[in-house]
Amino acid sequence: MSRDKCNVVVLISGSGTNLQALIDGAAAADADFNVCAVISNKAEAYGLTRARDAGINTVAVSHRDFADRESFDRALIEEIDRHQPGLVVLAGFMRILTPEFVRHYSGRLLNIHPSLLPKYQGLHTHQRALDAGDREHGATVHFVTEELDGGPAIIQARIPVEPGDSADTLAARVQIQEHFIYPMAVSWFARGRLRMLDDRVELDGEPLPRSGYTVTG
Ligand code: NHR
Ligand code: GAR
Repeated sequence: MSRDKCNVVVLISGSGTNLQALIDGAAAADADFNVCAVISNKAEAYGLTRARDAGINTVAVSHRDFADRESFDRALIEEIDRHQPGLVVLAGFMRILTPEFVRHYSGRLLNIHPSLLPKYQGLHTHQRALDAGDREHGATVHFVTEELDGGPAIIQARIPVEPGDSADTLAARVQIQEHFIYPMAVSWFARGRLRMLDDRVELDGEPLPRSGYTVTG
């Protein structure tokens, strides 16, 4: 029954392919989570159309309508908490969140970042991996803390960088992995298998390595 499922609110800014992977995961017969609302800071984000097509509540809260980050984040909290979610998920959400926001959802706020954290925190990760001549790249699901892209890792997917890769070809292969590991992490959380300790994550009561659970693509 859906009332027994973990209610998840997803925050997006763009195309929402990770959102789609979560919607598809939630549609599986044995799913233990439910996407109850999708919030975007951009009204034109295609992910809002994906959510509407799936019959999910959507709302756009533009950061441009607020004087500062604090008031934007308070408006976000108000919209999110209407749904009393067990988990809040950032899926290509592009606004840095205030310490107040992060504390409000501490231990129940996840992000997916397109790099092998702690490498390449911030933006333009695929180009930075290419410029550095890295032989491996990937994506990391982590708990969000006040430190940007610095929270403890849950799952990391690693893929080889191929000769001739551009930032776009690399991003496309990383995203295939993202769509696999994000629903997996959300499902672990929904089943009560994940816990954020100070700077580490426990899965089934056992500490994970610093880089999280590793998947190779
Ligand atoms: N907030 C906190 N406090 N901690 C994290 O770990 C966060 C976060 C908010 C978003 C996602 C993150 C990523 O995975 C994320 C993690 C946006 C920026 C950024 O510089 C950086 C990292 C991430 C998301 N945003 C600009 C800003 O001024 C705006 C850029 C834009 O609009 O295109 O907020 O990479
Ligand atoms: C994803 O690759 C995600 O890892 C990345 O943006 C893409 C969003 O795609 N996130 C960030 O860069 C966060 N700063 P999507 O909208 O299709 O899920």
